[in-house]
Amino acid sequence: MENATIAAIATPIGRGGIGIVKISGKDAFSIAESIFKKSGAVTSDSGKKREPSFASLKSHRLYHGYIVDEGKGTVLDEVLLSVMVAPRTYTTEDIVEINTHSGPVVLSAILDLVLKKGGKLAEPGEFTKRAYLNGRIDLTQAEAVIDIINSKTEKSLEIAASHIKGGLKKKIETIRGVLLDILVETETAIDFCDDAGDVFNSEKTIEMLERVIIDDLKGLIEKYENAHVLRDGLKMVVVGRPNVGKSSLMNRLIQEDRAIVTPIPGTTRDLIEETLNIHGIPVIIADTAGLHETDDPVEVIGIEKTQEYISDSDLILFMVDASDPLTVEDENIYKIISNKRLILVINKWDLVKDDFKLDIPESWNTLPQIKISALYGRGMSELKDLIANLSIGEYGIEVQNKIIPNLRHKTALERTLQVCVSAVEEIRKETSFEFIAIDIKEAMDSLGEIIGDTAKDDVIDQIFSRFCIGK
Ligand SMILES: Nc1nc2c(ncn2[C@@H]2O[C@H](COP(=O)(O)OP(=O)(O)OP(=O)(O)O)[C@@H](O)[C@H]2O)c(=O)[nH]1
Ligand SMILES: [Mg+2]
Repeated sequence: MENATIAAIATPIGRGGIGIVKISGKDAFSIAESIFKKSGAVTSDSGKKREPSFASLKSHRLYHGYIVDEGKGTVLDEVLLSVMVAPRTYTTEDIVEINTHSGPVVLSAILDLVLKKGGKLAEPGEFTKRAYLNGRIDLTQAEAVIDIINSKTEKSLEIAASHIKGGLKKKIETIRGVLLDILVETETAIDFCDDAGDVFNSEKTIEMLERVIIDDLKGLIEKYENAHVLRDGLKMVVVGRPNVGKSSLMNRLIQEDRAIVTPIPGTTRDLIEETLNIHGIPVIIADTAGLHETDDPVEVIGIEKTQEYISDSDLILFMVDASDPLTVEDENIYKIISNKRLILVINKWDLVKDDFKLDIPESWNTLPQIKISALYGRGMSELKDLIANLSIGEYGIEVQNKIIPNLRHKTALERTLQVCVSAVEEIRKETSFEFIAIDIKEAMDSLGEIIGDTAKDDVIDQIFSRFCIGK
């Protein structure tokens, strides 16, 4: 039932000031009319007072009245109802929104009534899916809706907001436009193979592919690599041998006594996760059990968990103790984490002189390093700067261009890049125009997946399944 009229509670379930039941589809008005009694009456030509007809209500206005269950003869709530006439609506269909008082019972009762009158319960994301299927927004804008809802920092919100305005869509459409020009020339060359040289200028085409398209694609992919943590968050983990001060640092950064700190080595046994905002980057920080040889079964599990966590983290704070010479344990830990992005954090700097130099293996000298005192909160802002710098580099400062692809976009961009590079090779080798055309078409299709023109149903379903009900 593609064109069924759908309805859902659009606000979070709970008690609050206002709750909204949203109805979209061709029967939205007739369903609403059957349950809504507008307050006040109008005077008819004959001078008699009567209820106003629903059709006389103006679009994009709010009307005061009551939701009435006529079957039971009961009033469910006093409401404000808005009528939005297609196509200038979220879904491009007729929409009615009923602003009720917010309580789980009243909202469910009104929704039930709407469903009884012929509405179908909307699936998660179905309103936005209709906006996409009806052509009001593209897939990148639909994804931006979820990103806005899930934004963890103001910066991630800024990125999502620029996508919802169609920033990425425009960029993709521009690149596709250039590819289309190239495709037209290639196909003309196929048709006029005798005079192909007149219609197909190899040098110009290679120039367009390399200077315009390939550069743009690489730029977007690089943006993902460098700045996706602004949207997706950075997974960071504090690792080190027991008692170096990992939990103290975690507590400092989140400004809360979250993890237990004691002078006894092996205090932290489980993995503790918290989120914090470092210069606009949503950071998920994990404090871990100190890594060392142990027979304690609880610690062993903690250490195993730490090792798992390390493998899918984006950044590791590798902590050592300035007040104590390094041990084999420190060196063994380094071996486990050396292939990851690291910051060497030298803690307990308050216990040594300012000009103290900790003796570290030569191979560690290239690591970005920082001296701190977790106990006294020294070096915290420098540490935060370093974390931000390593994670997003220049993109942290540059907010002009907020178009940052997500993983799905990046995968499609990489495929596009690959076929464009191969198209350049084909042209250089003077292969047949048919092969070049195939590459260009494939590049256009990959880009089409990003905005949704050529996206497969399962991809679309998967995107909308991330939505909540009522959106
Ligand atoms: N002087 C000084 N002591 C510190 C500093 N950071 C932590 N400590 C002390 O070192 C001891 C261990 O700190 P924790 O934060 O529990 O260390 P940990 O690395 O989490 O230890 P485990 O959980 O056992 O692996 C505590 O007594 C802290 O007060 C620091 O910067 N300076
Ligand atoms: Mg600890």
